[in-house]
Amino acid sequence: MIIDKENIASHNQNNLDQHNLRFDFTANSLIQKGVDVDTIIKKVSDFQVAIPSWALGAGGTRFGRFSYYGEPGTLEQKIEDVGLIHALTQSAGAISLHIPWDVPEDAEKIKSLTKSLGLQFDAMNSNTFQDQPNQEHSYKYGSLCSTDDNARQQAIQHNIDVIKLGEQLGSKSLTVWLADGSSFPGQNNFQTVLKNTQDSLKQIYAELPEDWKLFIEYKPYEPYFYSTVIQDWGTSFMLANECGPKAYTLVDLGHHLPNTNIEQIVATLMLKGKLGGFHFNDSKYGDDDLTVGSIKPYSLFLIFNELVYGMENNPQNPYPAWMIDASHNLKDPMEDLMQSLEAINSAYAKALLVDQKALREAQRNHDVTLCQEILQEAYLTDVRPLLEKARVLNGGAINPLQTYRQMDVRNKLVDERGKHSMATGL
Ligand code: AOS
Ligand code: ZN
Ligand code: ZN
Ligand code: ZN
Repeated sequence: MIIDKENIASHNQNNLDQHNLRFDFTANSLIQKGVDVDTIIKKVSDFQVAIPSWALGAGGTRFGRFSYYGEPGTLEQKIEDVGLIHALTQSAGAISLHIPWDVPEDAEKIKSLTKSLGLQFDAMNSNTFQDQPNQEHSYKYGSLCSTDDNARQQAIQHNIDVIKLGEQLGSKSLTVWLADGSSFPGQNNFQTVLKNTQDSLKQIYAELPEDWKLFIEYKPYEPYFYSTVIQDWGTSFMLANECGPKAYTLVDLGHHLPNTNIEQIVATLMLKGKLGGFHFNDSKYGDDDLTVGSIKPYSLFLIFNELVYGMENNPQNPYPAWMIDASHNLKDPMEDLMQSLEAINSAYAKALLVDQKALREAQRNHDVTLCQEILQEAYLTDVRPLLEKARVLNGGAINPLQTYRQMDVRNKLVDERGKHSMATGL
């Protein structure tokens, strides 16, 4: 293990005076305003975001892929990388596996490695968006939507196999994201592909264990550019309702056309008890999969404001599953993920600072100016010292990114794995 608690604690020593100074100032100012600072720190500590196994290697674009040194080549190494991120941040306590990229050779061994690093298994991700070597029927013209019964049955069976594997590992949910769609008008009969998708999802749902959830992800376009079968939250919501109470919509921040009001979608789904999962990333133009908070941090805050409201007021909605779904084409993936975690925790803490009572009152009085002031007051608070405190209390680093660099983690991984190792998957 490259990082252990003692090592993190000794690095924290150098930052402790600065941290205390900053924390005291922030905490005292908030306490004076009547904020329960301890509760906010506790909530931030409890907030755990899953890292997908495909995020630890360098991503790529359709034009090429530039590898990053010391990438994990095996499932064990991917889990170890998440363990490193979790040790430093204390906020990435889960890993989300992708099948078939991450089929474990020995499920028990993988389970105990994961447990030893303090990690849990988040949702299992099936893959019917590419053909695997030796696969009998192609997904070129669709998978769960396919008009080729053989391809469709094969895709259904794959999802059922993923559930079975997830059961062995102790996962409790399946995320289905489909590339299915068309690139040209007339290519698909919209009603046929939607109906096929619904029938397929119902067959998968029928195999779902009692305590499992099915998350249905939507996306307006890409990889196909004319239509996507599950194009938006409404389609996903409708399919989830058709399947039954264990099926939910999954919101991926990048899966919206520009300027969509995502916070309103979140509120609507939570009111209906159907927001099951969440994929964090940021986007400027489309499904850009950029670092969370790097482009639209205020939108992220507004989304968290609805999530916080929903978690407090919508018992009909289960606690959502959180995951980062970003791609790292230029940066060290682990550094990028730590930046994303910081942005997520920061938006969450700021949303927790919103004075809900005062906001409700201002809304009732139609004091539009005050409503905006209340949101801005929370958004403009520097919550970083609170996040630092949450980490320190759990044995994490005051400054995870700086500690990661000072410990020279990447070079140690290169020594261990070789300079030109290549991650599997996307
Ligand atoms: C694709 O655009 C989606 O965001 C998926 O959630 C994910 O990236 C994919 O399922 C990877 O397996
Ligand atoms: Zn071009
Ligand atoms: Zn996603
Ligand atoms: Zn995506």
